[in-house]
Amino acid sequence: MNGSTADERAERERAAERIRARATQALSALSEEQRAAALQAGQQLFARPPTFLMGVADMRQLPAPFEAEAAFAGRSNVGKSSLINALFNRKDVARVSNTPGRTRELNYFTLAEDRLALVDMPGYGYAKAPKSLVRKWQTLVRDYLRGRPSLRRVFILVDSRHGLKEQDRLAMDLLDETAVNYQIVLTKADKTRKDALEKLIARIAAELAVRPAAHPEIHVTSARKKRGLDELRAAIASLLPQEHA
Ligand SMILES: Nc1nc2c(ncn2[C@@H]2O[C@H](COP(=O)(O)OP(=O)(O)OP(=O)(O)O)[C@@H](O)[C@H]2O)c(=O)[nH]1
Ligand SMILES: [Mg+2]
Repeated sequence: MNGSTADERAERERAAERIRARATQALSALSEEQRAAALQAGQQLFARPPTFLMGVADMRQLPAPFEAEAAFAGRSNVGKSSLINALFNRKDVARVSNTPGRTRELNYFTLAEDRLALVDMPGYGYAKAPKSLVRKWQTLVRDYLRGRPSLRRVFILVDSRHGLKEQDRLAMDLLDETAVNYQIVLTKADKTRKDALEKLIARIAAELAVRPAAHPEIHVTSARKKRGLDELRAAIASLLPQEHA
């Protein structure tokens, strides 16, 4: 943001405005009937396991654009791969590990006859790997987040025990600047007390309110307890163009 002119700022505002208009309404703002339809669309989308298309280690390998693409980003070990598995109600779609740095490429999964892609991303930030490799992933993550036109939404996964960290804020800054819609998903809610969770949600909501490309709704999930999955499936299904919804 530093040093940008008023014109540039105005253009960014307009871009973010367009993104907001395109972004779907929060589930909580829908009528009961619309909400039921959204949940059903989500269920249908995830009823069958996805196809693993490819792992991308370099921007030049990116596949042709999809009708919609959504990415799961977040610090290492927050539970990105686990949540993808939980959405499909399987254990073996994406690789999970106790060692941060399990996911090393942009792993492309396709759904709905290849109309929609879900991307399991390497974690940004700390990972138990050689520094040069970590730097390579960080560059890939950054280049992908700001340079993939068909990316409709980035789900930023945040460990509900730890809250937003510097790396998350840097990712949000980048997405605000490039007007890429993003949404916060809290993970491992089974490990957090209800009152702590409520306080965390209030704090994050206040931060999101002043961020132009942020979707206001915060999802609360637990892959372990299968919490919040229906709502997240619905949010992903809503990214497909309306005629398919
Ligand atoms: N308690 C609890 N643990 C979880 C949950 N989801 C994931 N975990 C654990 O968190 C650890 C990391 O999970 P992953 O899904 O591999 O995390 P990731 O974000 O994909 O990690 P990287 O690929 O390394 O960036 C594993 O030990 C999981 O079992 C959850 O909902 N509850
Ligand atoms: Mg992973």
